[in-house]
Amino acid sequence: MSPITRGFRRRQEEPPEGNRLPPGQYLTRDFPVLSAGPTPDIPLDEWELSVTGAVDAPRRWSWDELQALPKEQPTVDIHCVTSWSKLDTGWEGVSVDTLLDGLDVFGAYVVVRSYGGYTTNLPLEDMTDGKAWIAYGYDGAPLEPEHGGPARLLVPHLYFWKSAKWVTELEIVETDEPGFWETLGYHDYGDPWREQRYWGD
Ligand SMILES: Nc1nc2c(c(=O)[nH]1)N[C@H]1C(S)=C(S)[C@@H](COP(=O)(O)O)O[C@H]1N2
Ligand SMILES: [Mo]
Repeated sequence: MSPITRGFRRRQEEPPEGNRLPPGQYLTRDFPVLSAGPTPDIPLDEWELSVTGAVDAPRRWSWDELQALPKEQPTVDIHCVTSWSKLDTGWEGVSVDTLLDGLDVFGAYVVVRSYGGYTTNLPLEDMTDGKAWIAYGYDGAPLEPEHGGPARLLVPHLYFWKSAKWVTELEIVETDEPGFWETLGYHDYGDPWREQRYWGD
């Protein structure tokens, strides 16, 4: 019998999600709904998504046009500033890279606008290179209206208020402009791993 204790034993006892939970967060299995206003009712034949602002030519998609774009099925962890996190959430949608493909962009920031008036802001580089999607499916079904259906932004590496529900416009801007929660005291960037919840964090 060897007197040597092997180092890997201790590691195996740690919960597998241990290094996936940002500071100050707890895990939840259900899917809370957080909305600042009522859930808008958007008929699919009126729904549209556009990329506007500092671009060479604005683009717009109808619902059917969005469905025709190549889709992806990201599995990601999400982190709400109210402290819940949910691991391995399964989505379906279109990568923002696909929407911007071939477009000349002259601004480094994005103002995201939703049906109902919600806005949020983020650097363009946080929406490119596989970091953000326009999601219309969740857990194998169409995205529920209360969770942002017909379609929402999904930017899982930032706090979930950046993932605007009922998204309709991505406006490229040259100067960062705070959105709804960012104006009311939430952090401008919102990195859960640096616990950037509020102004000054
Ligand atoms: N249009 C819109 N998008 C929104 C919100 C909102 O109030 N309106 N709330 C944000 C916040 S604070 C969070 S935590 C998530 C919640 O998404 P969920 O309701 O699907 O959990 O949506 C974000 N996107
Ligand atoms: Mo939130």
